[in-house]
Amino acid sequence: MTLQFHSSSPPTSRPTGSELGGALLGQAVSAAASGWPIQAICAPLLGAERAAVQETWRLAGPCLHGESEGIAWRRAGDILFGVIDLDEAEFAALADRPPLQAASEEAYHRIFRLLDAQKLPHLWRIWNYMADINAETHGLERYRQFNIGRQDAFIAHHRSATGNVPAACALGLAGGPLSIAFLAGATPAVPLENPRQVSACEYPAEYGPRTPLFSRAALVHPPGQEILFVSGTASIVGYQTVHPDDVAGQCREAMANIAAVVAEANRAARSRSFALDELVYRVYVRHAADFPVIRDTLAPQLGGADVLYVQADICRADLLLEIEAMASHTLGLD
Ligand code: 3EB
Repeated sequence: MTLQFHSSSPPTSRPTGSELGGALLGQAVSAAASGWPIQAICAPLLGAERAAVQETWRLAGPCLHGESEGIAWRRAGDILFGVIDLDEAEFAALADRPPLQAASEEAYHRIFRLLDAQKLPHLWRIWNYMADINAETHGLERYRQFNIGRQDAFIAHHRSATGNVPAACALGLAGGPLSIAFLAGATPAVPLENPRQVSACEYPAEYGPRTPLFSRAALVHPPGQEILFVSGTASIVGYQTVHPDDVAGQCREAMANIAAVVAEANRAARSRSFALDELVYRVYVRHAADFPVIRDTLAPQLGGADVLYVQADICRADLLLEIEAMASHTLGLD
């Protein structure tokens, strides 16, 4: 009855009963099975054997499913996975706010209303994607517009308290809607911070009028299980980008941050220790031309771990890569 993560390439045609949903990654994917919570991440895969990969969350047992205010969701037991895609153009008429800010706020309002209705209040992990993340419009970088909308929704739902925010990532794609996928449950996530980094919720104002809201990692507990989600992790020490023009340096710093976060996780873990080479990694690469250097620099650090490289924009213009990861342990048995 554990929550399982599966990766398949080429993608399987249509999800089956015990699948909660997941992501479809590749250059020209579309969420093939509409109505299912499948996040289409339209981005080139680097160094992959196939042009597309499907990642799926499975949980044995009957699934409830629905569509709530544009959120496709499926729920098994007390675990819910959902995806919402919003077209910014539909928010263009709101003269008081940039469309991306309005769309972000609205998406999170809808997610929180669904979780309230389902009585599954605890967000475990969020995946955020948007077009042109570093472009400036309305006098503000679009990632910062997103941060305003996200924070306004968290505040409106009394969810902005530090220590109560999920693991997350936020990436830029070449185009497409604002797309947010989320995993939520009945039990609180155990949020983790990184002693090498200032909490993102406390970034100074030079990084935008409102801070991002995410924890550096989270431990979550489906029945009999402990899952570690490491948020998007970059070459940031304190609150500053380090090695701005040195892609190998950014690789090593991001891995040092992941090692620090995993060490924190191991202090809080209820299961055995998490090891760096058992994690499943997704590495976002800003410039495809940097991929060989990134792969070769990370190889000795990742051991034989599973890793998928995806070309995407990182939320600070000086960041050349971002790494996220996860792992699962059975509780009580090992
Ligand atoms: C950073 O550490 C890099 O806005 O949800 C990483 C993970 C980053 C999540 C988010 C942003 C987010 O600030 C960027």
